[in-house]
Amino acid sequence: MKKIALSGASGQIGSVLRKALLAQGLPLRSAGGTKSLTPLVDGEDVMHGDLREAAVVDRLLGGVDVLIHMAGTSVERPLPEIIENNLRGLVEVYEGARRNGVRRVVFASSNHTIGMYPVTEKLALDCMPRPDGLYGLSKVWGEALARMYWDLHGIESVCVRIGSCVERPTEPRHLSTWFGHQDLLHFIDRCIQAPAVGCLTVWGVSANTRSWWDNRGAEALGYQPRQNAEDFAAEVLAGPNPLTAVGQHFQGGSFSALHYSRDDMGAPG
Ligand code: 15L
Repeated sequence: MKKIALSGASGQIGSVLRKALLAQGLPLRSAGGTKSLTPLVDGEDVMHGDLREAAVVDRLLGGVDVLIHMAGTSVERPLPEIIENNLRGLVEVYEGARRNGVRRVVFASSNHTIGMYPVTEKLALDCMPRPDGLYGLSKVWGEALARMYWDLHGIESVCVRIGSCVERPTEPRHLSTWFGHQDLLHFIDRCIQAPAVGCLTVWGVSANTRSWWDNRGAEALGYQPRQNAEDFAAEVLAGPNPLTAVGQHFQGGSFSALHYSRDDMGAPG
């Protein structure tokens, strides 16, 4: 059976994955960041540390076949933090994958790589990046790094442009961006089991009727989402929309509005 490592195991998505993968009885090593993880089951393989340190990365990746890399800064932050966690940390992780013979990395990318597309556009897998801030930009860089390690060293990656991975949709934007937990678990299962994926970028999104993102081209993964945010539409649309006009105009929602200073929203290009 494949040995799996999970970084960012105490984060929002990492904690969902950790619980589920343990429940499936998979051989899992989970890593937290600054704080140690309390084992959820007897003898659980847990560790923690700073992934910018090669020795910590080696402790995480020794004997591992597939790394699910959820660690890193997951929101817009000042540049120095983004550089340390999402650029430097990621290089250390991929270098560690190379040293330790890890076959595949699941890289938590984000929809904020394309957050400046208007909500009226439907996006294919090969659309040009249009990041909505430094965080999204760091994920574009991460996707390119994943590609480089495939081209140079044959390490496979699934770069998952995660939408809104929450238990249930709570605002209108989620009707397009929702990535339900059941679909997330199925997605990760495919990332572990799919025989050959090369370097693949794929939308981490459920089968939402109002989705902006088209996963055609990622068939090698065998991801077949079943959840649909539309089931919650009536309830969600009866409530307020928390986004500003700019946030409602662009796919990145509130992230797109954070630094926006143009006064010609919707101008060509
Ligand atoms: C992300 O990339 C964030 O990590 C998460 O907190 C959400 O904001 C999500 O995107 C989203 O766009 O809903």
